[in-house]
Amino acid sequence: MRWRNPVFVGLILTLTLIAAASEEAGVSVRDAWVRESPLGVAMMAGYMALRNNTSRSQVLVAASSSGFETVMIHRTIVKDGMAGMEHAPQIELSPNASLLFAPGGYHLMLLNPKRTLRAGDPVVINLEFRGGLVLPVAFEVRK
Ligand SMILES: [Cu+2]
Repeated sequence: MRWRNPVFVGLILTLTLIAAASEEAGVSVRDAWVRESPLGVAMMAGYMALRNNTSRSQVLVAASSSGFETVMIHRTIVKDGMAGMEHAPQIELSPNASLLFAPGGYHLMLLNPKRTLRAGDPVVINLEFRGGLVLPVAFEVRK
């Protein structure tokens, strides 16, 4: 069984520690998930609710993950009736405010997963903020 696998149990422990560390960093993340892609599609999208718990602006400047070859910050836009995506070089989180990454808006564009990710799998994505804060966030793959 999966739960008896020591590697998997170790990963769960790591994710719990990551969750505790995120709370202390001043920016918290809830409901972090990655949409499962059809077999053979090497592109996934990540969503989350970010919250800045500090009285200063926090600027998200990049994201990375050992689970993917490339991670980009994107925003879905509609131009002349056509939906497209644009790269968002940085996203400012206002003091004591929340920002949603959700289908149809901001998302993390995840390219070329290093292993097959199915619903229920965890994957860690690091959020990098201006000033050097790096927040490892545990995302869950969902249908
Ligand atoms: Cu995209």
